This record gives sequence, structure tokens and C-alpha cells, in this order.
Amino acid sequence: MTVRDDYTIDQGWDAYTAEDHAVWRTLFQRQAKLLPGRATPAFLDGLDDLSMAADGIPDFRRLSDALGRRTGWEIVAVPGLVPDAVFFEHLANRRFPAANWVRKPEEMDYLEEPDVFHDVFGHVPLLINPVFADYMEAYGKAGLAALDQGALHHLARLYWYTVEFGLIETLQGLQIYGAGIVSSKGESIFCLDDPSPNRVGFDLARVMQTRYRIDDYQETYFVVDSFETLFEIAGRDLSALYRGLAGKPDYRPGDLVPADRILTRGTGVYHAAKRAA
Ligand code: HBI
Ligand code: FE
Repeated sequence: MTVRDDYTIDQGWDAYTAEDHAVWRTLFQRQAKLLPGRATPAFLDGLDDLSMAADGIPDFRRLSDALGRRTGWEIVAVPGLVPDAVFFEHLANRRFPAANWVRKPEEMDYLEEPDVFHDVFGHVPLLINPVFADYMEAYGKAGLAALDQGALHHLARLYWYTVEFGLIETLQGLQIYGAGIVSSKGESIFCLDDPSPNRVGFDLARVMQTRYRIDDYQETYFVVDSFETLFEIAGRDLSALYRGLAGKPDYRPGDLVPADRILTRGTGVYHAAKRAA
């Protein structure tokens, strides 16, 4: 496998085994059944429009053709997590780096690193939404700036609580758009239906001050009213905000603070039980 300077590789679509495709199929069918009514229509439309299907792992060349015609985004294959600067450089140029490997049947529900199902099923459908597509590019550019300003940990929290674990408020109620949620059976249910987590109106400074969990469901979900809000934020000069945050303590993942617009005050039962165990 040749890894290029920008960490891209060939997807190696022909090398997938029948078992690889079967894993994709199982995960796809599970989520396709669960997500109507839960995921935001922009996500579900993206799945349809890109003809992403249960058949098997998509060929990135075909996906990139379809996506390129819509919003100019391209999917490039990478071996796994890439360095922050490389990741941001790709996003800033409307290239989404997606892992090419797929999880094994014995780890359907828990993964330490993103695989092709998370990256492609989770992230790619929203890239046909023009506003979300622009947000992702703006985020990449903001990422490069944040690296220079020593503020990556603040900006990474914006990505986490929006692109990965975001909820959106619509006339139909709360809906999922975060890739970490739509690609997870358990969290697709937990984030909307469980009384345990907090659901709080999105506020940029608040999010940037809040640590997050990488090992379990989120203790707090932040709710945006539109993707326009996100795009507008990512295009701002964030340096003054970073300076303002520099002296302040972080909030813990489950904290609520006085200024929060609380949609649901979580019981915290789920994570309390885990801590007690
Ligand atoms: N690499 N492949 C990949 N996918 C990511 O989501 C990713 C990454 N490298 C760094 C990174 N994310 C973080 O910098 C951001 O999520 C903040
Ligand atoms: Fe992701």
C-alpha cells in the first residue's frame, strides 16, 4: 500500500471481501430502518441522492463523481486518522478523508477509530447539502488557523459537538445530523429518547469550553437551529474568542451552566450507573 504525502491511498475497492461487504450491508440496513423520522431530512436525502445502498461498500470514485456534480466535494481514501494539519488541509480543499477499511463482524457496535462505515455513511450524505458542504470547508480553514493560534482543542470541540454529535431543532422536533450518531445504532436511540443526557441550545463559546467523551454516549448534546448558523460561525475570525477562553476552566461533559438554554435537563442516570459499576 502506497501512502502519498497527503496521507491518501487508493481505496482498493476490488480487495474488499464478501465478508467486508456483508458488514457494510448489516450496518446499513440497521441504520436505514432506524433513521427515518430521527435523522434530519437533509441527511436522508443525501443517502438517496448519492444512491448509497445496502449493496456493499461504495466505490469512492463513483461517490466522488456524484458528489462533485452537486457540491464539488471529493472523497479520498486514507488509512485511518491523519495528522490534524493534513485533515484540515483536505477539508479546506473540499476533500473528505475517509478510512478505506471496515470493522470486523465481532465489533459491530464499538470502534476506537473511524472505519469506512462511519466515515462514508456517517459523513458523506450531508456533503450534498450546499450549506453544510460550505461549513465543512470553512471548518477546515478555521482548523488551519486554530493550529497557528494554539487553539486546536477549542475548535475540535466545535467539530465534535456539531459534525460528530450534533442535533438540529426543526418544526418536526429534534433531529440527528451528527455522523457519530447516525452511524451508531445505540446512540441514534439514546440521543433522542433517553432521559439521561442533557440537550442544550448551541452556543459557540459554551461548546468550546466543554470537554467531551470519546468512550461512550455523550452526556450533553448541543442543538443548532440551522446549518447556516454553523457556516456563519466557522467563517468568523475566532482569535478573540480563543484569547477570551484561554484563562477559563473547562466544563465537564455533563455540566449545565446558568446561561444554558436547556431543552432537556438530563437525569444523568446512564453515566452515573456506568461510573458506579
Ligand atoms: N483524521 N481520518 C481522520 N478523520 C478525522 O475525523 C480526523 C482526522 N485527523 C484529525 C482530526 N480528525 C481532528 O483534528 C479533528 O476532528 C479536530
Ligand atoms: Fe467522524
